[in-house]
Order: sequence, then C-alpha cells, then structure tokens
Amino acid sequence: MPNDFIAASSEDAMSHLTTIRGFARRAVVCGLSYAACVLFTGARRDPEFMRYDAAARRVDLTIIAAFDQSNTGYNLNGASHGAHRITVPSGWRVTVSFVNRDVFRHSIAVIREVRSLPLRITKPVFSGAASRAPDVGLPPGARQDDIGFVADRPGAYLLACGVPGHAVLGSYLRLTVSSVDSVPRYEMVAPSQATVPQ
Ligand SMILES: [Cu+2]
Repeated sequence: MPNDFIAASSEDAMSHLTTIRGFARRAVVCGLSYAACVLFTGARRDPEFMRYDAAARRVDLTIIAAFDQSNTGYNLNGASHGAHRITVPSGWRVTVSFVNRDVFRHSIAVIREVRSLPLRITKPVFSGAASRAPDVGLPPGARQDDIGFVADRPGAYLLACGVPGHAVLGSYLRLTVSSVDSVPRYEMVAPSQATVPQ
C-alpha cells in the first residue's frame, strides 16, 4: 500500500470517522437506495481540468471536490492520495476555479509536500493559493473562481483540502513547480501507482 504511506500514522484514527461520514454522505445524498444514489450522482469525468496560455505564462485549473464517489467522496477531480499530478513551470500565474460538489464543506490550499499531512490547513505556501478560510471550507454546492497565485518557487507541493481531517483521508493532489518544464501538464496516475513523495 505505498500510496497510503503519507497518511499511515493517522489513518487508523480516521477510519472510524470515514465509516461514519461515508454513511452520512450516502444518507444525505441519496434519500433513495444506494444503487439509485450512485447512478444519480455518478459524475462524468471532465478532461478539461487544465487550460493554459503559454505566451501569457498562465494556467487555469478546475478543482472539483467530491467529483465522484471514489474514496468515499474525499477526492479532488476524482483523485485522492496524490493520484493526479499537476506540473506548472516556475514563474507562471496559476488560477483555480474550485467547486464543492459535496454535501460537506471542502476547501483547497497549496502546501509544501510533506510526509505527515497536517490535520488542518489555515495558510497556503504561496500568497493567494487557497480558497477562502481553508480550514472551514466552502459550503455544499459553492464555487470560488478568484483563487490565484504566482508559482514562483520551484519545488514539490500538494493541493489539499484544509478542512480538518480531509487531507489525511486523501483529499490532495500533487503540484510540482518546475524550473525545467516549459508548459504545464496534468497527469492522471492510477491509484495503485500513486507513490510516496521523494
Ligand atoms: Cu475536504
């Protein structure tokens, strides 16, 4: 279970919470049977999570919390535990449209890549690189389009949900600010291939 390494220390403590919240999520979202629920909420995969303008050195990201039912809803664009990897050339401006499709609050914030994920996130590593009040999160159905920052320090980062417990449960993507790449890219890595940060 290499992809669970990051969260291993806190995972046992959180598994009980996952079960309870998973049940609550289905109960809230459904109202009908679980099968009907999955059919009803089954989201189509949107290939347009990233657009960029190389001349303007600007990249626009769409990040959707609880994009689908994977990882009990604790996913971003359908990925959890860093399974999606975003690379941005250093110095580019990044804008994020963040959408919360869930029945719970979620947020997004850029933090340094760490082996032990924080329980909550109050402040991003780049100025402006978070949705408002990241440790509180946006309410269900909310959207914020004015998130923007300049990725001016090369390195390994995470785009994580700051609501207490959510990053530990796997709500994070990887972000590399690269000094060698000339254009951004968005890679979808299969969950089994999502590995521990170097
Ligand atoms: Cu969250």
